Amino acid sequence: MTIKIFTLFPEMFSSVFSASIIKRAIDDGALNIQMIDIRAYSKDKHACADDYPFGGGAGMVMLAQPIVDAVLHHMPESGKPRRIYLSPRGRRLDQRIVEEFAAEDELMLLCGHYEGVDQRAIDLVADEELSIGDYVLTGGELGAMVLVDAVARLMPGVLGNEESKRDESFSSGLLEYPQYTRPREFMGIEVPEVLLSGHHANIEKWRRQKALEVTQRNRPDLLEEDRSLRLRPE
Ligand code: 9D3
Repeated sequence: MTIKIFTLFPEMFSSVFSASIIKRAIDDGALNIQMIDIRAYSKDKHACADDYPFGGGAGMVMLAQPIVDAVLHHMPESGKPRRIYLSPRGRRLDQRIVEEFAAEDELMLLCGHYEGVDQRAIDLVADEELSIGDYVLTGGELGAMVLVDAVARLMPGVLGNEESKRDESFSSGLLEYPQYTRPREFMGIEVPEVLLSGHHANIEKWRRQKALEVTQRNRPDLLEEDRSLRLRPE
């Protein structure tokens, strides 16, 4: 999969994309990520890419021209990639949307900064707007990194263990049960006896019970009737 990221701050991405699972996906050829510096498409003599908002108001607005030129210059010869504008007013990202994106051949991600982007750029070169959650960031770059990370771990062969990405939590509709490893006792706290019993049916029952408890405590919304019907058909 190819992901083209349009940003005024390409240097923000280097540490995240050169670490861990994303790096492996890139090295294995499963992911091809390109950062495109919007400023390089400015026609201004000072490479200016933003200006004051018409109508007044706080902050700066990114110019339409460098964004539209950058995106159009990077459109593939064939196919029409989904072009996503990361924005606090977008549809909120969830695992279902991540799985949709993971099935695409190419994505284009537009990152805004400052107070936003001239609406005409959004109208001309974005197909959808996407938020990563209900809090305010300083720009779309962290949103793009979150999206790339979530998509990268779904690429074939990237996680190694194909089972671990069948996300118990989100595909069963429950949060994760507690996990333990060696030693059997740590600072006076014992591993629950049932996990040492080798009795697989009891272990399954215990895990399901713990998953229900943690979901009830942290995310009772996940246990609402319509969700449980949709996500836990058994
Ligand atoms: C005054 C209205 N502000 C919206 C709450 C303006 C504004 C603030 C911050 C516009 C853009 C931003 C920068 N945020 C993003 O670009 C962004 C974002 C976010 O802030 N929250 C969750 N997801 C995302 S994706 C991109």
